[in-house]
Amino acid sequence: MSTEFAPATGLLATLDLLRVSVGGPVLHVRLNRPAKRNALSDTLIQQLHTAFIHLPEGVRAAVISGEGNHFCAGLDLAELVERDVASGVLHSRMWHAAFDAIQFGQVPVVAALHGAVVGGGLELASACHIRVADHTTYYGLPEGQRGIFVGGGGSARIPRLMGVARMTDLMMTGRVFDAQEGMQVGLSQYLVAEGESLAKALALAQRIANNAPMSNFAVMHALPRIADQSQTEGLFTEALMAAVAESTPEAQDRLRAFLEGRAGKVVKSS
Ligand code: 1HE
Repeated sequence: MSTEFAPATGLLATLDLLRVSVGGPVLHVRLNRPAKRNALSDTLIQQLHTAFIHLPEGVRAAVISGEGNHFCAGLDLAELVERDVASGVLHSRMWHAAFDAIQFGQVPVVAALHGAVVGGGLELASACHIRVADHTTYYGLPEGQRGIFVGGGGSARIPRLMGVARMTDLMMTGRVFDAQEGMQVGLSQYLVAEGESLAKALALAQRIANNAPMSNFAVMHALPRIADQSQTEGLFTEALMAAVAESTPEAQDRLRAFLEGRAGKVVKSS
């Protein structure tokens, strides 16, 4: 069963570097600068930020994909101007704000990857909650070769996926991981056939949208923070989050549905 997607209206329709559509509870945000391989200009970063802080009513999960042959070529190098230290910090903080609105926003976000996922493109992907790659996907951090450093949250997020040593290798040597390697090291959670990542990401987003919002909230907001805490603090945060989630009427309804045989069992996927 495939959901019909319709172009978003209102503010989201005015974002010219994105193509935003809505299908039931799922928002699809497509980076729409294929002539520049979806390079992240300041305007594109601001439009992403705007989209994720103005989700239409009823949206419960989102997908980010890229138009054309590549997910995203990273920072728009044509905009890399000489900045003084203060404006350099503020520029990086603008990226942080946009990607924080994705990672710690209102709804889970699935990235549908293909082709180049490089530099800031990998930083964007790593701000999403689930990454689905197809076999054309490859990952690189060419900042080392360009004489710069990551600035879109990559140093905080990417090592949490694949470790500091692997990120060091990509940045220092220019090594590129193919889709299979990316899957093995934890950059993607799913690897699908060429051209299938968007369909898979949309299907996962549909499933995620069926979860109780409080469960999704807990996974998005509590899980990564607990991972940053000491065990003592983490266990306390977990206990609080569990108590909040369990006390919602939706949790009570869902537990009752299972006990009365009205909810699905946990079975092996076919
Ligand atoms: C760009 C960019 C870009 C393409 N900024 N314009 N990112 C990089 O170092 C990656 C640079 N890009 C590439 O390595 C390649 O373009 C790709 C492998 C992604 C795609 O190759 P291809 O052969 O399909 O396309 P192309 O011919 O290289 O590029 C098509 C056009 O897009 C061309 O412009 P045109 O006007 O000549 O047609 C390219 O100049 C343009 N283009 N990528 C600007 N990135 C917060 S800090 C984050 C730091 C970083 O992200 S550093 C990594 C930057």
